[in-house]
Amino acid sequence: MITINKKRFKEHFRRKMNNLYAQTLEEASNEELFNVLCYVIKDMISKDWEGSRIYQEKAVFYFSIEFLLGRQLKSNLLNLGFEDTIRQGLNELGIDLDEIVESEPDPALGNGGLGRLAACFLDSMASVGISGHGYGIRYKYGLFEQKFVNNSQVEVPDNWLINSSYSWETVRPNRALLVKYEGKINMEKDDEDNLKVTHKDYIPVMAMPYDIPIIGYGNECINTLRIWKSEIPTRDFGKSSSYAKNQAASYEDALKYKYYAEEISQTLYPNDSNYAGQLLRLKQEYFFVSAGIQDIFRKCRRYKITTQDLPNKIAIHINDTHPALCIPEMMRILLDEEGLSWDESWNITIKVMSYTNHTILCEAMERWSEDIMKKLLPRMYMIIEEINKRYVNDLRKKGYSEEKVKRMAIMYDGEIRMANLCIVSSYSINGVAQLHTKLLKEEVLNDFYEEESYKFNNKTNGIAHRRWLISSNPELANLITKLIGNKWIKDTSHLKELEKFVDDENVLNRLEEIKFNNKVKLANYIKENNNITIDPNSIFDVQVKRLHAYKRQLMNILHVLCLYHEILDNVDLELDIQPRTFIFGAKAAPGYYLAKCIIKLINCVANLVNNDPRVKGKIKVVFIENYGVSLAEKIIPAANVSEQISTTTKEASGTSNMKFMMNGALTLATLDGANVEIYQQVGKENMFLFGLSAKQVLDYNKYGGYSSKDLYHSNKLLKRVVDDLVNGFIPGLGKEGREIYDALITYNDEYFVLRDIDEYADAQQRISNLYKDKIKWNKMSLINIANSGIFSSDRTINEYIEDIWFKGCDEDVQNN
Ligand code: DL6
Repeated sequence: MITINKKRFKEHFRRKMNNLYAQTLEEASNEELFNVLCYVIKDMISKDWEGSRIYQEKAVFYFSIEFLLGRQLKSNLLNLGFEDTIRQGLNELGIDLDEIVESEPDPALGNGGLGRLAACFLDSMASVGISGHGYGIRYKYGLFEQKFVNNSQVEVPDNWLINSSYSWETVRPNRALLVKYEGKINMEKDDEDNLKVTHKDYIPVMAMPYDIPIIGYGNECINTLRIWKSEIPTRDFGKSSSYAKNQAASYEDALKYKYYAEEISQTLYPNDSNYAGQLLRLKQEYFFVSAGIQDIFRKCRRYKITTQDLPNKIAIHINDTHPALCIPEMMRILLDEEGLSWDESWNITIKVMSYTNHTILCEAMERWSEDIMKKLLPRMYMIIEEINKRYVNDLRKKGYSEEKVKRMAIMYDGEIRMANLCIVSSYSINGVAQLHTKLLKEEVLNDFYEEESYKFNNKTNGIAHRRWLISSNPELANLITKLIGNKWIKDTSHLKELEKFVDDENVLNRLEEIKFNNKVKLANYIKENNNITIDPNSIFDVQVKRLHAYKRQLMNILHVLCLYHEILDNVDLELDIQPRTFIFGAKAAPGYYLAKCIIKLINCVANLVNNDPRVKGKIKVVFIENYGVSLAEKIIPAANVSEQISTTTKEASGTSNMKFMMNGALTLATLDGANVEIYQQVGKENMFLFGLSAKQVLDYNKYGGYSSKDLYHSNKLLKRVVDDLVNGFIPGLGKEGREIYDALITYNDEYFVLRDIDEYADAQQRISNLYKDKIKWNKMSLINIANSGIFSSDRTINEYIEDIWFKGCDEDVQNN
């Protein structure tokens, strides 16, 4: 049990400051204080961290190309139960813990939902107490820092590794591994007629592991996120490769080689829901996969786990297709290093691998050119080719049409389809919310579902409620504990008990007061950072997420323009409009031009509306720069309205919808992604629903019948705001307005913005009306909090454990 004693902590803290910096506490900067605190905590947990690395029952390895961790200090203190003692101890030393918290770098090693989910899962695996570890990449530059220059997004490199290190991590040079690229594969029979496979003339890259402790809540479980940095091999490793030796021949070549190696872990690809087709991306994917799988085998050898026993001892999870090479890499080791036959290797591999799909957007479905794979990763290519050959043969034997075989093949038309590889080679395939899984089964992956339905299952996403409620909204968390005790912290289903207070005016007033306090804090942040004054009495209507056409930030801002016109048209009538602050936060992928145009539009509309005295502050628009995890922790507790307005069928789950709900915001939503599950929890009377159904969207996509031009010509209000994009009404908006206009009108509005906007405006009107009735609003807010327990990632992880990882491959079902 890890315990803390205030007096000893203070001594330890002073000593550590002296050891690390040879200075007194008074001389230290906040960054140095943070580093010292971090090292003190690492000292305290080191015994337990070591202990947790011994494998008890089954170990889960979660491979993800992104882990969007966010700051760790507060959440670690909470999970360890140290916050109060450390706060007091530091206070006695004249140090403010909150200032230290703010000086921690925020590692943005992910783009959005997928990476953040991976981080929540790490937290929950440790908190429910399983041996569950992450493998990823230690990007030197995380997701770019966003700045607005003349209302447009400008990307600045995210240099998060100040002085090249991160205090939570521990580098382990003795566990570095070699990853091999390019070269030739040699196959020879040895004297005993066994096939011997050797990889010659490859380019070696060293994978250096950096371990970050993942601390469970209130238990002694400390797991590890191991992220790999790419380097040129050190001398010992270099000896194994002729390539490394030859590079010493010329200084220029040595520099080129250094660049080749280091480039791999240099930057995170800033694409969200878009397939990044660059060669470097494939190098990255193989890099962390190969290092991770080799690492697992090394651990298994150390713990004397036999290859046959692997499916009982380990589970490997493939988080979207980026780590799909786990499959051929595991096959490679079993075949080439362990000397197993193809069938033996295959039977082990498919019992170990499980896969999550996170999107149905076709532009996000990874496909690699066969030629690239063959040149860069020749052994991977051979193994995938063999898996494909056997699979296609099986399908043909079953008598399927060539059309169907083509659709299901892993390799087709010079390309390798990574999703097909995962489906064929995993025992479990899951979607991330009910509707998403249904669409996978019935539409996108229907051929595979018909073939092996037993593999498919749903695991609705969840969020780390300790970070998103307890740490970011302590006043609300304290109120909850005061009302229902603290069992909900371990088991969020207890939140339901809050429903007892739905008619208790004192509780409802307190809820409102807490929301108001959070709004004041956010208003202060916005004043300081955006120099915009906003009224905490106005409705805080928030849409924070990546900027993508399907998420429809465009619909939100067009509606703001409608409201603006309404105010100007009635300027003498003093319209009774409920004051609103529309808050946006979003990064666009640097190469996604339409998304960047929408950012510019929002900023230009914000300038127009906020500076027009006729508006009299009734509506304000704020676009908060550089949205990320730390900002989300400030914004979400202050929201009254959560905008979850994607085109139905397009958002696989969404997770910010759950964070907002848990913090008492009311959801304005289409029945898309996990909004469906929110609706199942609270009913339509406790949220604001609008928009096309999934069936309507699918029908439009299949059979046509939608014309945005017709709508535009038949609806005067709509025509007016769409014309604003190109008629100079919005100062500062230039060619970007034409780009958006074309997407809406010339290219027939792919995401049905104009089709849904009327219903959206009606829902917004209902919100304004309801907000006047504070009691009713607060009741709805309480009901949302009370029913949000199901969205804890502890629940999600327990489902993964029971239905996938610990259940493993159900052979009986498979054989039937
Ligand atoms: O499952 C996590 C998250 C979902 O909540 C979002 O709805 C979904 O858009 C996101 N998917 C991606 C796709 N990336 N790829 N490939 O980030 O996953």
